[in-house]
Amino acid sequence: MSNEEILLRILECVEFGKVNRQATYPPDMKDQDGADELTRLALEQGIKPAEILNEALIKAMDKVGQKFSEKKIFVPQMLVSAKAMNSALIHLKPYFQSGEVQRKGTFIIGTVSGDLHDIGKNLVAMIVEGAGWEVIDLGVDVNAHKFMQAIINHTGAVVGLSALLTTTMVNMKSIAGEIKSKFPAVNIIVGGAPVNESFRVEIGADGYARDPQGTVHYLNSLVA
Ligand code: B1M
Repeated sequence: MSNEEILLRILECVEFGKVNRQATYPPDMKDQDGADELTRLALEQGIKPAEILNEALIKAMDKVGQKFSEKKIFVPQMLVSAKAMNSALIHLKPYFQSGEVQRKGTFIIGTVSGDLHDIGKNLVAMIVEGAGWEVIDLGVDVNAHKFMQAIINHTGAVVGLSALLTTTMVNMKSIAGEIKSKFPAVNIIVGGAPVNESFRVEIGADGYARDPQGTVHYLNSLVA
């Protein structure tokens, strides 16, 4: 199989929710390799992890989001796509991890209250860790109290807030406000599909990044 074919097949597996060969869903892909096996194959064939991520996985999720917006698919299909994407990401993780022993600092990250989307947040965590930062991942649906507990436990850490919903990005404002009122020196960076620079300014956060690389750039600028 050519590299292009493998990437296309990974994209289709995530788009249609084919996790691995054993998975019986979707029925018309039964007995075929899934995102799991094909991602392993792609890496064995020397395709770069970043290419797999950008050309197959993220493109597939964009298609899923588009179809959901058009009401062509529903939440259960989004869930199997997320499962397929995660089965691929497991294989990419070691490539994004760094062998550095000396950490540049600590980065606390979580998806804000009410929001259960974690794929983007996990990617940011993985790539920031690979760039030499210790990462404390608080998971999803994280409230101000939990962020502040982590700040107390990790003095000097930078905090990252992720949100994927227009209904939950507003929770960033109260969380950032509470953190800033108790810990004014803590740097807060926000990100996620609906978030932008003007929203960052509006809620009084210190940084905004549209992707993991932007997050690393911001974090490294703090310790430069
Ligand atoms: Co949901 N969902 N979802 N969903 N979902 C979206 C976000 C949506 C845009 C789909 C659509 O309508 N087109 C829409 C939001 C609309 C809006 O608010 N404007 C939506 C909706 C409506 C919902 C529900 C409300 C649906 C419902 O129940 N009726 C529901 C809400 C549940 C909740 O959170 N309370 C829901 C549920 C779900 C699933 C659970 C089924 C599943 C998530 C599974 C999981 O995460 N484990 C899911 C999925 C998969 C999606 C889409 C299809 C894909 C999200 C994703 O993983 N993208 C999404 C449509 C889309 O994004 N195209 C959609 C890939 C990921 C790599 O990108 O997360 O953007 P992203 O992360 C990027 C950047 O944003 C950035 O870096 C990442 C890597 O490049 N980034 C940061 C992220 N965090 C950052 C933090 C930073 C910096 C950068 O600094 C701290």
